[in-house]
Amino acid sequence: MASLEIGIIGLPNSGKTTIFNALTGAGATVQPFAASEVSVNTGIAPVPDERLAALAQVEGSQKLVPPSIQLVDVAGLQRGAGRDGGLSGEFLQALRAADALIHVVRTFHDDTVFHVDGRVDPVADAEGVDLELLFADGILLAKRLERLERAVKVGQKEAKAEADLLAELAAHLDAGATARTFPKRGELPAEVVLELLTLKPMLYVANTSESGDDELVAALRGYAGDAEVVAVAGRFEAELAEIEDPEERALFLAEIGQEEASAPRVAAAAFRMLDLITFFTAGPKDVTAWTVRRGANAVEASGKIHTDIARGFIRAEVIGADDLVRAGSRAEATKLGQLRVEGKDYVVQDGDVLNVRFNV
Ligand SMILES: Nc1nc2c(ncn2[C@@H]2O[C@H](COP(=O)(O)OP(=O)(O)OP(=O)(O)O)[C@@H](O)[C@H]2O)c(=O)[nH]1
Ligand SMILES: [Mg+2]
Repeated sequence: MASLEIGIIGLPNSGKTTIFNALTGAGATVQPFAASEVSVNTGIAPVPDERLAALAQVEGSQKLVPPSIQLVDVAGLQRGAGRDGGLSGEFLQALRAADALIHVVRTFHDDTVFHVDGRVDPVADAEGVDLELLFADGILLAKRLERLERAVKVGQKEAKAEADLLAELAAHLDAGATARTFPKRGELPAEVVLELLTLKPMLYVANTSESGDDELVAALRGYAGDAEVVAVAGRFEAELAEIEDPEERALFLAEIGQEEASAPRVAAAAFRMLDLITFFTAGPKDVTAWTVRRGANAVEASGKIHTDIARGFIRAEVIGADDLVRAGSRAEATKLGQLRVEGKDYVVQDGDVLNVRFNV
């Protein structure tokens, strides 16, 4: 499994690159004006996991390696761009390659930052961008349907079932609903699943002023319905991401009355959206969090650590992180009978600490 990617979308100047920087600490250049060309920043955002520090304490580990997600920051989406032939190919390609989307919506007030409509209205902005995604999916479906209908005409009967299904989905999208809510989404062919933008899991980030913009955030939550909304004072947290000293960070946060940064909550929410699980390897040198899809077996998980370990896999010693932390040491956990020996087919569980035995 290639590493999973999350695309950041939103209107020009909504603060996508700023949020990207707050999440990754990458310090990418932010543009003061709407940029028209497609430029892409990619970076890694750590995902907070409190089991990491607890395990490090048990094992006396020197280094902590948290789980992470890969972010792709694309240029701003122009309203109307999804119609007439569609969003630019490069832009769509960047979005379609993403496994999930973070939709950045501006709630911050700042007269020096240009807004395409000259006002701050997060619900209208979010709706506008969501509509573009719907249009893009509509165009995709129309093209595919055309091909399928031609195939049906020349007698390819097997095309009929897919054409019917896609026509049903097209009607669903026309009514303004996303592919995520299409009751038969489980039956869609893989190529279509990969390309549909409104099928991707999505969460909203309200990019707020330092005051928090509570009313506007509440309005956005109302619009978002079941989708998660995380509020982040983007510019503030992008600056915060560059401060390493913990005391200095705490002082900086206290200035806006916050105890901790909000950006990590975005990373955590995005991680949950992808339905991934975390397992650990832990020793005196380091404790490392690894990411696999839910349902992965012990061999697949070993392959995350090293392909040689997967190839030479013999067995894995497994203990849940919480059990290990509670027991206080591996020796104690062994005495309690909590350390299990598992084979190749073992389905790895979230929080497992693995010690893989392998042939070289
Ligand atoms: N006051 C304030 N300004 C912000 C905030 N977030 C971003 N900005 C400013 O808004 C402008 C645009 O921010 P970017 O992060 O470049 O926005 P973007 O969505 O990446 O823009 P494009 O890539 O051009 O689509 C910059 O001048 C930022 O400093 C914020 O939370 N508060
Ligand atoms: Mg940008």
